[in-house]
Amino acid sequence: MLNKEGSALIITLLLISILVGLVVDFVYDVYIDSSSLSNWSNAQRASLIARSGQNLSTQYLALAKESSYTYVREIEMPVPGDFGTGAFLSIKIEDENSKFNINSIIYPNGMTNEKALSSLKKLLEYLNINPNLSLVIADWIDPDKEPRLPDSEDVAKNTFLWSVDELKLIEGMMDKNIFGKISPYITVYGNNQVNINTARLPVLVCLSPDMTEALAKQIIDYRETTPFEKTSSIVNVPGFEAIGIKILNRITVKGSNFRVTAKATVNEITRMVESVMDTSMKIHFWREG
Ligand SMILES: [Ca+2]
Repeated sequence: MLNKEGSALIITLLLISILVGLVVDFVYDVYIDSSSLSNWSNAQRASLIARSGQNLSTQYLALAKESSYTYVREIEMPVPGDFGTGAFLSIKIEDENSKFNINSIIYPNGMTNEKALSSLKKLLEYLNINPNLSLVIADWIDPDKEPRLPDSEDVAKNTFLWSVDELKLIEGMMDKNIFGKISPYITVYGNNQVNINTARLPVLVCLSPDMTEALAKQIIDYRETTPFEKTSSIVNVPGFEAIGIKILNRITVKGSNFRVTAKATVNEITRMVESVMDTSMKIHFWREG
């Protein structure tokens, strides 16, 4: 009997201690769950707000479509508006036509666009990057498997790039410093025409073999007071009477592809939606994170 009672007591104590343990675990789980639930809900709200930021940006793109020329290379702004407590939205819009389209070095039929390839070579040279990389990139994109340099076809993709980031797969471009030097000036989107209202110096320099840094600076000086309203106005820039006509088919005065980055923060949880859209609102790239 005593033994039985003794055992019963031990079992009861054991049960109590197990139950207490369970309750503590349970309370802890509930605490963890509700805080991750609140993070989850903040993240969901931030995602939705960032997506609506993309939506809002299409108004800017519609405006760009209607304009005969655009001269904003990059604009970043907080969006005024009430998105709820602790919620903020900011938008960055970037003219992809201010950059050199790296896919343009290969024609859609697989042939090499020698003019564009020499532009890429010139861009690399100007940025103090090994210009031979232009040949490796050409092999990476072109459909054939004939190497322009030893090993340059070994792991090639043999088709067009979907994103500038893919260049990091190419040996010689993997180096973060090299990629970081060239990435602000290149794109894989657009109509292969550079917007002379928004392109920066390295992109202007690589437009033609005849373009010097001094000439490219003339474009920048000129547009500071007079944005280009049409491409033919390039001949009004001092020094461009002849070369201006030669580059007419490589230039534009308005952006038609834009990178839109919408960043929303809700109670310190941030979500970002990045896209590349053209002015007919076709989406060429979309990334959420
Ligand atoms: Ca190839």
